[in-house]
Amino acid sequence: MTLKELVSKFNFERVLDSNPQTKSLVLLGSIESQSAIISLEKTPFSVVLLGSIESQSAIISLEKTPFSVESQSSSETVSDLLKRIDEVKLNTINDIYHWGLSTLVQDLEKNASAKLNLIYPATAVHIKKYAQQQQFLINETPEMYVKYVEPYIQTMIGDRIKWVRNILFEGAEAEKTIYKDPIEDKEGFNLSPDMKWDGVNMDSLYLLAIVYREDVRSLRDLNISHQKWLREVNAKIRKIVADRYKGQIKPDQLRLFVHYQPSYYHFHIHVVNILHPGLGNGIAAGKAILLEDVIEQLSFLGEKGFKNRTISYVIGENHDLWKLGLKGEHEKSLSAY
Ligand code: M7G
Repeated sequence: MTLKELVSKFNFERVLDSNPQTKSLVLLGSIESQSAIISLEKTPFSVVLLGSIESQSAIISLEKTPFSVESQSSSETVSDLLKRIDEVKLNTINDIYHWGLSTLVQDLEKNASAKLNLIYPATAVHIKKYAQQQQFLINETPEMYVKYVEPYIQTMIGDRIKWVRNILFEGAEAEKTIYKDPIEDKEGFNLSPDMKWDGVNMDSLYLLAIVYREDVRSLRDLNISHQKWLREVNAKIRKIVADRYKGQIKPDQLRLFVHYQPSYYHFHIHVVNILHPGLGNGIAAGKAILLEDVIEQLSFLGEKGFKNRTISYVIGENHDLWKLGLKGEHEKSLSAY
């Protein structure tokens, strides 16, 4: 029997594993009453392309979508997925092991083949951010923050965060918004799908909570006066998401975290399914800090809060802050190793 024939006889029993990062799915079933395991894995590509559209820079990122079976109403059943296996080309058989390549029939609504992001017109900051580069772990002291980072933030809060104000005050992405406090609520926030989410696969659920207040640019601006507010925001986000996706995710299955340095200096919280192992460095130590840890630390940092401590994080050599002075400070401190 050919591999294709074997696959077509597969009687699905249950999903053994699914992983949104490796975009793989392992299925248990049987073929002619013998147990069989099919693993499907999207062939890799995850590319970020720089080009131009009508002579303005543009960045396109393409990423294969993970399998999305029965995790949400819009996703498909496993038997639908199995029917989509089209051509199958055998590579090798050894004993009970068979492997090869297949094509899947695609459908834009239920199982698009790739997630496509376009940034256009892309700024120099975007181009530098997305380019592969060397990374370094630095220790940013309170003095370094005042000398280099604070002035830098002032240059990064105009047009660069227009998309944030569009969401908060101009109704952008409104049809996708999950929750919105009244605009007059100074302690309120907006919760929307992050552009990193494909909007379908619950395992990779990725939302973004953006607060209304504009006096908190980053973690550095938080102090003890914000602790109660952050506790409430944390609890509220967990409840809203669990209510919205009832039966699919629980309040304690969400990872809430902030980035330091963030790319955008208007305080926001990443809200991600704990199953999601992250995209790039987004959830790695040296970039992401759990909201619970932030809240807890505020008890120990005095009135100045995070302005009072050294923060260690990973920075790329293309980052403007690196060139504006962090590199020099870092090199001075290297004698400590
Ligand atoms: P960050 O920690 O400032 O930077 O997070 P990062 O991009 O290095 O993670 C900003 C978050 O906002 C990221 O998770 C982005 O994917 C998300 N994001 C950025 N933009 C421009 C948009 C947008 O226009 N809409 C939505 N919904 N999310 C966005």
